[in-house]
Amino acid sequence: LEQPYLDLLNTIMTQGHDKQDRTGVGTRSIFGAQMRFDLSQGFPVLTTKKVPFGLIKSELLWFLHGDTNIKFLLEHNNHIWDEWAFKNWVTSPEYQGPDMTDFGLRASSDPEFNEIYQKELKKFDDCILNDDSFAQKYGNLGDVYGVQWRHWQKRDGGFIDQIQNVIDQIKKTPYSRRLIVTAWNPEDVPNSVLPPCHVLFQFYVNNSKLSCQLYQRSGDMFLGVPFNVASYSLLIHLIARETGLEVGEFVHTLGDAHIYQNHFEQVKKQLSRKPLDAPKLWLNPDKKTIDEFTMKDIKLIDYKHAGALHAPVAV
Ligand code: THF
Repeated sequence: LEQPYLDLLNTIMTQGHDKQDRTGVGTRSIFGAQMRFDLSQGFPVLTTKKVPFGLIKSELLWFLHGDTNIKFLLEHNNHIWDEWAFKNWVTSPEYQGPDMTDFGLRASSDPEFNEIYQKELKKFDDCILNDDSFAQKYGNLGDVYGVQWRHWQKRDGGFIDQIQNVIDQIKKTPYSRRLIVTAWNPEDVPNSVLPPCHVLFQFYVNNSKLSCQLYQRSGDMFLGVPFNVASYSLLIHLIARETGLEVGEFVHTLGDAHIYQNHFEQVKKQLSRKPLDAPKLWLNPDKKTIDEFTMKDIKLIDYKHAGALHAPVAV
């Protein structure tokens, strides 16, 4: 099931172009790529490395709740968005701690700095968890997915709930060619900590099966993309449940598909591993709408994997 992913990793490693990037780490990339995953064949979470599915669940529920404050993630022991909130904090006038300029890059190259950074980040996380007004101010990532999906601000006041709208449309007019959710808001992009990587997705119904295609402008193939594949596949399952459909395909289209230089060793190791049988997804049969689902209502059954491969995330 994960072969399209492994093939794309291999294509980038062997045919990609090396270039500099915003984070300063450097990447090897290709432009324009597509992977297809048939969800009726199993759940496409990678088996050639351990993918922490709990983090994927809590992140997707966070998006679906329309939440953009990392407090919810921290309460679920999920730290994948910490760096972006931390960046807002250390560049604010209230921050008085040690200099954190370029913390992402320096943490991965300077062990001494990394220790100081980890300490500051831990302090920051503790403040978010224990101090509500601090969390209000510095835990918020602004107009990221939660807001654009569920509370898109209208010019003349009020909001658009794109997720509810698309669910209603799938039920009413499944043959529609307008089953689209967009996260790219040109008005917000210049002020955003991180402009959305998952720019737009579209649903398609055929033979009572629900498929979805995502356009991702930029994909961190080793760390982010395995999360994104599992996350959108889970989203298809949840929306299929609510609309009474079976699951079809997840089609993943990428713009700049890149592997960071400091992930090359891990990628080579991963490509030397043989994929195992994909697990199955279990959804609590008593839950019918996406808003009813909590962490314990979503599980992977028979998830076997070849073990974790760790790598630093570029900020
Ligand atoms: N920025 C970059 N450079 N890459 C991304 O994938 C990315 N994301 C989100 C926002 N900005 C990004 C955050 N998503 C991990 C996974 C997904 C992330 C961020 C980090 C990560 O480090 N995963 C580890 C495990 C981490 C853990 O156990 O805490 C892994 O091994 O998978 C694109 O969505």
